[in-house]
Amino acid sequence: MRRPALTQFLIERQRAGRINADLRLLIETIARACKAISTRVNKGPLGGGYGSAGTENVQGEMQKNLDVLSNEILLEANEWGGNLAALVSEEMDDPRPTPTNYPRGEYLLLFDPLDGSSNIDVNISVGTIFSVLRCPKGASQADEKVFLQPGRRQVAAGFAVYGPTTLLVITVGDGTYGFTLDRETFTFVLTQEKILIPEDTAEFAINTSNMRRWEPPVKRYIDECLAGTEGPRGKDFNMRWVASMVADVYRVLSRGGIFMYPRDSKNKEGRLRLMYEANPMAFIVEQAGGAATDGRTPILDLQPQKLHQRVAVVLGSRNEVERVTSYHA
Ligand code: AFP
Repeated sequence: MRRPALTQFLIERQRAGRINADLRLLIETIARACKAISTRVNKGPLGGGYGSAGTENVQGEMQKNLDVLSNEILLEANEWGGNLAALVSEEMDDPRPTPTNYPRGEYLLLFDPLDGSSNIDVNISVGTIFSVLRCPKGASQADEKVFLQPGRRQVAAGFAVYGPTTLLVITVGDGTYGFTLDRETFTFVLTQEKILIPEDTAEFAINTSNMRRWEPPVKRYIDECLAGTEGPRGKDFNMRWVASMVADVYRVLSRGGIFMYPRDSKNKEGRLRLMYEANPMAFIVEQAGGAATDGRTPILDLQPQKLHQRVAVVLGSRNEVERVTSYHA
């Protein structure tokens, strides 16, 4: 069976009226940038990407060389296409409107250029996450408020994983699809049609070193999992934690599971970024039949207050996410 490439997949979505030509081009441009980042990640210490860039991002985190490089690759790729009104990333202080020498498009792009970058130097999977919104008509593209839309309004989202293989997962609101980079033709090829996350699971992902700081509902859930067959759940659970959200969420999409980065007494709002990590992942997971909440409210229904806002995240197999959410009620 011949597998369609990303371009064919997107053209078919366009013919079906699901996306327009500008959105198709935008997703293709992002995918091309992800291929370039994948090549740089793959070079490892030979590519000059290892080590610290010696700078801090807007959130006070030390940037790696590859963080800076990946951000530049995505900026350069998306600046001139004519399909964006503005873009912003986790690594940038402020949004960047499309330069006036290029046409202004109707979309807004948000991205985390290199998620899990603390894993770069130790050769563990990292990735890129992106989210696409529409720029409200008549709004100033220079105003950061145009980005502050609930995740429910995303028109596309996706992420790449730079691991043993390079993968791209996307949704345009009609299911979640997975593509694998064919290194010989350098094209993304459809390998996972309409991904469906199993409703139940016996696998959880959480950084248990934070256990002493968790709120009671999260502590209760994990305690019950750890109690295994002797506890109230009556079954044994397994634990996985890559510390790259892209890799952990890809595993959840592949075989089910629950992924949590809850708020705690140190990270009072949570640790992950609403606009660059939680919203796109929640859209992808919901489109794959899973669920995503902040412990109380569906992530996609949250009204963002600021661009670099952090949030608690509970996502994955529907029945487990609902259980954790009910413990918070
Ligand atoms: P970095 O991109 O700063 O490495 O953060 C990765 C991340 O945002 C997310 O991908 C992981 O799930 C989470 O942080 C890991 O956090 P801990 O290091 O606290 O486990």
